[in-house]
Amino acid sequence: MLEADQKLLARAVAVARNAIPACDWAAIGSRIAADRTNFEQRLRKPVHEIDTYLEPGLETLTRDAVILHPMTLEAAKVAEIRRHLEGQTVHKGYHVYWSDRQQCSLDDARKAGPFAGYTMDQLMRTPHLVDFFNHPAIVDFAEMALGCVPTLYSVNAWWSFPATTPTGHGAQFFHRDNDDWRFITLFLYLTDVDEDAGPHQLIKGSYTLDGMTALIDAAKARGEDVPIDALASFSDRNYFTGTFSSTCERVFKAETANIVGPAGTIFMANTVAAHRGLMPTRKPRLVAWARYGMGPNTNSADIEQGPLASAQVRTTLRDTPRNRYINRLLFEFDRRPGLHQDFPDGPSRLSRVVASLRGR
Ligand SMILES: O=C(O)CCC(=O)C(=O)O
Repeated sequence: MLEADQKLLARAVAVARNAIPACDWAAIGSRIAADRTNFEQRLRKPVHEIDTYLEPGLETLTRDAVILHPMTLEAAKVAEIRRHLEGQTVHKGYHVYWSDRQQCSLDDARKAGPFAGYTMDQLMRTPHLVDFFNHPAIVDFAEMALGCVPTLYSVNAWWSFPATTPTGHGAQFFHRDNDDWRFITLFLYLTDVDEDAGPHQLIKGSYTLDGMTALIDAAKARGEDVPIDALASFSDRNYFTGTFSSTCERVFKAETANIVGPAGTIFMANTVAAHRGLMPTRKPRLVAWARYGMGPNTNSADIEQGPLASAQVRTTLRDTPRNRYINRLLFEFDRRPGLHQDFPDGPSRLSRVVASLRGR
């Protein structure tokens, strides 16, 4: 298929998806997952190899849309990641799609605004991240949650600095994400996060129409004024301004998960649920995410750039059909800049071979 046709098809799918309320996407996701049974046979693990360490959390994720995992990233690795990132340039946004894409120093970004973010390319070259995002316990949990072999479609990391007014194209206001039919996000705190450092907040159970309706009905039964509509909150992309967020904040306090924890804390969320990163008031927060979904989508890394060569990526992952598939939007195992390695006497022999192939 022509690349232009692939792009048109992808856009058409995204347009069609956005015409369907987000509360109905998961059911379509189930059908898509079922349709992949044969295709995925060679990618799935034999049952005895599946890492079930995080599996008990599936029930909580299904009920609440968020699960704080009992697993953490070791302090030494967190420190190495931070050291590495602090030495990198940044863009002035929490995601490159919501930035001017210009690079500057971390200090300049801190002076200029509330966010400083890293590109997918920078993160793929950062120690430990890619291996951690491919940890079998995490990927196998994502597979259980999605019902299909996941595509790791986005990696991101950004600083949020203490501020006085929430912002971030909605990220600091309650909103829903709309990446894919089904997707799940792993968040990894890279700084200690307490109340003053902008914890992640998610309204438990708000990811289904039934759940959102029940939340609203219960609030009304308590005598609260709830000027928001459950279905509209899944179907109207313009809904996530002022009233929705301020109502969620005022009315659903008791149902809001407020995720605090030391650097290295990880949690996974179905961010179709209403959620936000609370604006930090006193301390900066550095957080990374990895997003697992069904394939390329409206928020996937391939929109930013093509896959890197595996030799450019800081990873110890083995070259297997499963690893290739999961990471295909981020890097490719056979896209090696190391062609020289295939020619034992080095570049001069290589250039002779190339010249002879060109008939010179
Ligand atoms: O900053 C956070 O904790 C949440 C980010 C967020 O809302 C988003 O990525 O959609």
